[in-house]
Amino acid sequence: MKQLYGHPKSLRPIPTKYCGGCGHGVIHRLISELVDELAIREKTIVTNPVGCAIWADLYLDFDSVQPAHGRTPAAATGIKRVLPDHLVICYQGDGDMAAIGTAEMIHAANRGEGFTTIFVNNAIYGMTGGQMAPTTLVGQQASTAPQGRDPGKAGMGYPMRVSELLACLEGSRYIARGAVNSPAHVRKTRQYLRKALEAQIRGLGFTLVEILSPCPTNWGMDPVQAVTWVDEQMIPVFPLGEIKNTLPPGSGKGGSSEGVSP
Ligand SMILES: Cc1ncc(C[n+]2csc(CCOP(=O)(O)OP(=O)(O)O)c2C)c(N)n1
Repeated sequence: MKQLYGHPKSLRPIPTKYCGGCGHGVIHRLISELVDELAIREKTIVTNPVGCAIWADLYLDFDSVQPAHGRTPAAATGIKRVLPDHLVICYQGDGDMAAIGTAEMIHAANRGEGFTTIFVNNAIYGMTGGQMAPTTLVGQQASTAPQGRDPGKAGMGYPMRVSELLACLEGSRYIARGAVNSPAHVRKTRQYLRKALEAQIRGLGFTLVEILSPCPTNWGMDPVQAVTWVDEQMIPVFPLGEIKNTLPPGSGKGGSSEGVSP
């Protein structure tokens, strides 16, 4: 009989601390399913961000390290260089990556480091109470922009499209943007993640998947409003799809999209 649903071995069966409607839990599940499918759990290391996903090591049942805020690409660089046969996943929020850690990530991508980054873009600083991030949309309210982000106001600027920035660099091989606000988007995101992880296992270079992720608590919405907001407001600014793919033809067909756990 074909199993259609099960609990991934790599995901600990404990209650989540994440807020209702938060996308981090869905993303943890996708990572766990794929690590199980690729049968590489004993050789997987995650560098956790500072941000809400600082909790990731509670849930993901493989090795992890907790670098300082924004410094996960530096830690992932060192780990991947020393343990090239390991699957190294650099997990970052948008504050972690697109603000305090921008330099780390740009240089890691430019050097073509061989780890995979999962960049969780929820358009705000979640853990610290909803401050404006570089990815905050124009007009979006934040605790530090109560009237909404206004590029005309000194210091506020425009939403930063980090994936497109990194795609300009010759060192990056595969960059895609997915979302976890609907089953269809989750399935597509899973395919991008699988392609990136398989490319890493084959030693093909720097790979990154950005994931648009709801943050109802800091957006001041209920979970249903938040998933709709991703479709209506975020995706027009951060379009979904493969942004760069210079992997050899035929690499990473994306695998199963059914979420079947071994
Ligand atoms: C050096 C340093 N500066 C600032 C902070 C405070 N801080 C903790 S989490 C965070 C922002 C996290 O936002 P993001 O990366 O978007 O992740 P999210 O919580 O939204 O998932 C900040 C500024 C810190 N812990 N360390």
